[in-house]
Amino acid sequence: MNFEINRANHRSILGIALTVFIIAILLLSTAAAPVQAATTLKTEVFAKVPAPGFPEGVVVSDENTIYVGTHQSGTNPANAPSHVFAYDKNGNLKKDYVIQGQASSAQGILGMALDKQGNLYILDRHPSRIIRLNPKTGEQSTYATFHEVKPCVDGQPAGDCSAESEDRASYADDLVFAPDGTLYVTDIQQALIWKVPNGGGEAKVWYTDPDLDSVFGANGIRFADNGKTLVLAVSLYHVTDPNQIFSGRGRIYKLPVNNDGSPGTKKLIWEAQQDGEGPDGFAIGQSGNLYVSLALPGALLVLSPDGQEITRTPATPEENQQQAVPYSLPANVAFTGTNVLITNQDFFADGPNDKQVLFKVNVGECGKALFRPYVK
Ligand SMILES: [Ca+2]
Ligand SMILES: [Ca+2]
Repeated sequence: MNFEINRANHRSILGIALTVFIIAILLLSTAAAPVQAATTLKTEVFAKVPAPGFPEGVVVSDENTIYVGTHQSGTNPANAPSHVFAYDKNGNLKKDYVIQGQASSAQGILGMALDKQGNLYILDRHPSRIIRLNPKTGEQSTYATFHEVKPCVDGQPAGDCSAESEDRASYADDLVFAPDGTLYVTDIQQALIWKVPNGGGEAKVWYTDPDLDSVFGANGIRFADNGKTLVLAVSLYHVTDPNQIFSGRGRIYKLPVNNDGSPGTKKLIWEAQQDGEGPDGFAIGQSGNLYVSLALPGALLVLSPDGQEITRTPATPEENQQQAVPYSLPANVAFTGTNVLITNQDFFADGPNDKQVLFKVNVGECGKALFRPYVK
């Protein structure tokens, strides 16, 4: 009898312990992930991007206008000016801006940003510059310029030189505004981050580092916080031979901006675990989660603020190929409401095609607001 009672008690104690344990796990998992990404993120086509195709930059204005810029083919650059297409919030194309003053071949524009007045700041390949475009009037002007810098020589004071291992041309790729209107601009080939003061002009080398030395190096850049910590994607770490890009591995760093404006010490927060995994652009949610375009192999990667992988969609390259429109070299990411918009660049295609679209993925949270300072 006593034995039976003890066993019953034992069972109920076990039951209570188990329940407490399950509740504790549930509480812990909720606490550890304040904004859990939806378990199955769904990618939809938001809009098609017409010729010249190859969409890269994407920004969303206060008025819910979505601007998308066209880059170029990595294998067969076209000889046509770049365009900025403006879409409404339903993905209807409502305006088309043709970029002026580009070189006569291999035209392409990349990252874009908006100021308080609603002007667009657009990175141009040739010439290497920032174009300011007033979407209301269509007026365009050159706001800032970049130049080719030489590899730094031992003993030379830091300044106008690069930690690149061989002399490569300027190739500004992405940009972000600080609260005071300073622009930080990645150079994907020259292993550096440029700084452009409020008001524009000739860009200055702000940061150069051998860890950015690659033919496909410093790429997406955003602020993680109130303008003190940059997040920086390096697409393929230490790839100096363009034939080796499919064996390169990407990295993501945090890089503080010191109080005196100088760069602090960077910290690695994410590193690809497989060959050919390379991030391009990204956006940051209110939770601090990073929504990263994996250009290779083609996916939206969701990372926690400290760089732990939460999920990715599609989960595998095989699953990607089963989508109506597969991810193909996706580039930049921008929030609109609780959706992220992703440009599907398809960089290695020969020409404009049906894969070059703007994707939409509901990630269940809003984005961290980008700084849109008043610019002189
Ligand atoms: Ca150079
Ligand atoms: Ca990019």
